[in-house]
Amino acid sequence: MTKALEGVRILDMTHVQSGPTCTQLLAWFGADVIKVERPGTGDATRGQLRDIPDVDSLYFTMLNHNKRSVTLNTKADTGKEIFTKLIEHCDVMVENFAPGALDRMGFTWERIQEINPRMVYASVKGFGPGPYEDCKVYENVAQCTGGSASTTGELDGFPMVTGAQIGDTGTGLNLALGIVTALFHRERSGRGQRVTCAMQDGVLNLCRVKMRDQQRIAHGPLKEYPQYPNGEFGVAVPRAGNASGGGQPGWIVKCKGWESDPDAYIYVITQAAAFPAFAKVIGHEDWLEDPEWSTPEARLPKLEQVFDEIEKWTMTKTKFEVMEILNPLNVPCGPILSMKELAEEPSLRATGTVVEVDHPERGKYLTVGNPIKLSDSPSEVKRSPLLGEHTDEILSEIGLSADEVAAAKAEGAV
Ligand code: CAO
Repeated sequence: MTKALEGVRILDMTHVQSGPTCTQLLAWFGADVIKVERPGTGDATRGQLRDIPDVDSLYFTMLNHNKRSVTLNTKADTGKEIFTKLIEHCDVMVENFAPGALDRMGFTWERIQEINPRMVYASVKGFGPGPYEDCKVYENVAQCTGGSASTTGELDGFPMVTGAQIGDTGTGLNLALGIVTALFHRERSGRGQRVTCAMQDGVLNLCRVKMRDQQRIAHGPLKEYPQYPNGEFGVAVPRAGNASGGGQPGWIVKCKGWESDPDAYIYVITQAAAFPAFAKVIGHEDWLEDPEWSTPEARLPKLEQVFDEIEKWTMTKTKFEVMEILNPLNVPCGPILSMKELAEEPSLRATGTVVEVDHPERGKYLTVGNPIKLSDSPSEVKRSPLLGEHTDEILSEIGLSADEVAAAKAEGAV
């Protein structure tokens, strides 16, 4: 079975997280991803957050599966010559260096088009054109500048970042879509094009519903927010704790064992259609006949009381028992699953979402596989490359003789 992107060659100049998540996805779909790394050190994440001395970190291994690694000093003259050959050889170049880094090496977009007019050149930067375009950006900076931190957190607390890597991995996903779209366009136009994704834009896109609410504020209080009806609304969308972002009220409630288990909680949504069955199961059949409680509009100012009553019931059951009872009643709900529970979940192993990988230096470890499933191009997760593991074979593929490779190594270009 051929893979969806078989035959597509990616020149991968990415490092840290945002870029590598993009090229890892493309590699899972079958692209040949050639990761270019600085001789000696490689991607900085190889050495960051190490759990085993002198072994590539999980940070690196979990973001660089199915790739090949070539070491190359792209600032040295011989390195630049080899890099030019790699640009001729590949279909896509991906990078997420600080703004201007590739230009400073001498590889501007204009120069890349001269070398290979079919090249798709894709970049992640922290910001698009504007006052911050030259800034370096990491995940949490993007969360703060993209609207996520301002709208996340306790009602009266400070802004909060989320553990989900929406700035890095989120933008990597956007970039991957931009690349395959540009490749599709190239089929008709014959030309490559520039693909740029800003992390701020990516986070803001994921905060679209909050921009919706920003405009609703002008027309009255946001009635589904916990601030309604007793709290104050300011000029901007407030933080809303665990309130649902949609039109159906939801909240996190305690379950049996919450006193000792930090994850003994469940998210429940009081969707109108399922409310009668939900009310009955928690012992509040009385609400259904009472106009003070029977309609979503009547309950809206009393959501805190609604969830308090729900919690009295959920605290008598484990989160999995609640799930078992509420799901047949069509009540949308989901237990708070810890990383330990997710790592051990058999169904996630069965679908390849959680995968055990063997690595020659670290042994077996768990990773998150491809979240996108294609029926005719399933992903097989292969371990990340050691630094420079494929240097000789890649340089030979682009036409360098063994003597040329030896000479490049001797002068430190490789
Ligand atoms: N050979 C020679 N030089 C190389 C090289 C190679 N193979 N690979 C990289 N370099 C050089 C770069 O050209 C750059 O040199 P100059 O500063 O002289 O131009 C230098 O290495 C360092 O690159 P950098 O500035 O990108 O690295 P940093 O660690 O200082 O910054 C980061 C990291 C992520 C903040 C920055 O790259 C960035 O803002 N990237 C864009 C946004 C992004 O993707 N952020 C997500 C990061 S994941 O949380």
